[in-house]
Amino acid sequence: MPRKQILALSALLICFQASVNAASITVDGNLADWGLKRNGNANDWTPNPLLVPPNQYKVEDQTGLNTRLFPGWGGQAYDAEAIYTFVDSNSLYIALVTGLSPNTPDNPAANSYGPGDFAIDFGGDGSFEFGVETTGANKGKVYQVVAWDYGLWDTDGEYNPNNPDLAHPTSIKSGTQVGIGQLIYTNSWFTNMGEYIQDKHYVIEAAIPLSVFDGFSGKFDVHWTMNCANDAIWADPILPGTVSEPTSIALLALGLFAMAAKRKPAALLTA
Ligand SMILES: [Ca+2]
Ligand SMILES: [Ca+2]
Ligand SMILES: [Ca+2]
Ligand SMILES: [Ca+2]
Repeated sequence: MPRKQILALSALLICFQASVNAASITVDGNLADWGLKRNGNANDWTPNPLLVPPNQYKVEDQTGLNTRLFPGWGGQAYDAEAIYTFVDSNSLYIALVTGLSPNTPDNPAANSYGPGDFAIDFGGDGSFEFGVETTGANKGKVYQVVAWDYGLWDTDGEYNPNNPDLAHPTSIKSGTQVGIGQLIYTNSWFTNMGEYIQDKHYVIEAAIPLSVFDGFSGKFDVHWTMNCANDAIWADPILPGTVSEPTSIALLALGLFAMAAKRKPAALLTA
């Protein structure tokens, strides 16, 4: 193939990559890039549909003091309000909005429970294979998880710390680190998101490299709750596993060559 043609094709591919990435997410704790708003309206919670399809997010905004969440109680201070997921060719992106401050201490004696970790279940079979730390020195690290901690509530939603619902893992208990992502849990709260305009919200925004999920593909659950599991929330993105990145680039290159050949057959013959 003539060198000029290779250079032209490379430039075209770089342009294509740039335009794809332009629609992507910046991990900065601001969720405007997800299409979310702070206008004091219920539809502030609705993301950009081109980024997040309806089945890849969940909104459960609650309000009040000591109101029932699910499966436990706690009100706005423990409200898991919304989770959004988005997968591109490189990363899994997660956005979570919660009333739980990242500085909430773990002190069960004082009825205080800190944030849990993201728990990821491939296959939707209730076994959470991966976890992402959301707080502390290991924030953003991804683990293949051997054991989880659990919350205070059983499968009937009754207070039963000795027989917790295993569908709501809280924090990573043990595991092997398989990679590291970017993760921000905002320290300062904001208001005016959704119809309960006085309620305080915090954000966790993360980008996890898909390479950490080597060997796993298909639909999976991304789950989050706090260490009491008073309010759990999850979404179900899909990780394509059959078409690898080099293959799609190769197919794209073939397609571009075909187009170029149709438009300018002479150009391909001259150097
Ligand atoms: Ca952002
Ligand atoms: Ca909720
Ligand atoms: Ca709320
Ligand atoms: Ca699983």
